[in-house]
Amino acid sequence: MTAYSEILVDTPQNGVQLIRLNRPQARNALCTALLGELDAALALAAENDDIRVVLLSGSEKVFAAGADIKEMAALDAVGLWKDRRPQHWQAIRHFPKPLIAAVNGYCLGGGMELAMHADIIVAGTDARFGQPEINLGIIPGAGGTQRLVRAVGKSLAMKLILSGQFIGAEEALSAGLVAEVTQPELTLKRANALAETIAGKSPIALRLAKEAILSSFESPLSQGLELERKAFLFLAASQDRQEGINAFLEKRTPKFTGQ
Ligand code: COO
Repeated sequence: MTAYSEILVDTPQNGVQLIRLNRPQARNALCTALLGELDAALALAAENDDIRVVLLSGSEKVFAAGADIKEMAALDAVGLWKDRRPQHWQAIRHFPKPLIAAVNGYCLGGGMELAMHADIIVAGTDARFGQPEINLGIIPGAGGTQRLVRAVGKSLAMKLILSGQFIGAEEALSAGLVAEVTQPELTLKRANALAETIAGKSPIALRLAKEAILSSFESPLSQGLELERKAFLFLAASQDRQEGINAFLEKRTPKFTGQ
């Protein structure tokens, strides 16, 4: 059993593993050790067939207040260059299974960048999203300038990153940053219900759907359509496709095995 101190990793239930950021004394600020533990936990989840979806949350009051400013203050350019954070962020970026973020309260800076690494964000009405790095004389350093503009468009991305202002959950929903907004006390419950629904689908279809969707950030339409086509054809060779079609024809619930 792996021991963690900066995160809490629950035993998988119904195909879903809950990982909670656990630095309440620092509003879940993302220190390098926390990112390292998250990297390690996701690596184990990627290899565990009992885990089909990972659900990532903070506390009931805060998702994450950003990178750990105190830790960052001690690092100069060479120190930042040597830091392992970029490798941990790459590992989170390449997690192959569906990753859902349940966000209550502050989701700022690196915390918002972490939420944007998730495939789906479910937010409580109390969620506050922002990239306030500019207040520190810096800019987002874990993909915020790239993912935010792709999520909400140039004008709002520029407003948030240049002004450091926050937006609430409803504005984040209308801007396309989050998929759903719930009452704060229901955020984790709703996100978990969504995660369990997704966990009931074919693991290989989920993996290829996530890969195809994310490829749209990386390639021209023609290349993305080609990737989608090849994934579609590959799935035609899967037992899960046969099971899904048979279940429909036999009017029963499919049992997908990931084969
Ligand atoms: C935060 C907040 C607005 C929360 O405000 P609160 O009033 O609820 O909490 P406090 O400001 O009192 O902070 C509590 C506690 O957490 C305090 O520690 P102590 O002084 O030892 O009691 C804070 O220093 C600590 N805390 C909060 N956020 C951080 C932190 N320690 C280290 N790092 C961070 N991020 O007050 C607030 O404004 N936080 C900073 C938000 C921010 O600017 N984030 C961007 C950081 S830079 C980045 O993410 C990427 C860089 C490349 C959330």
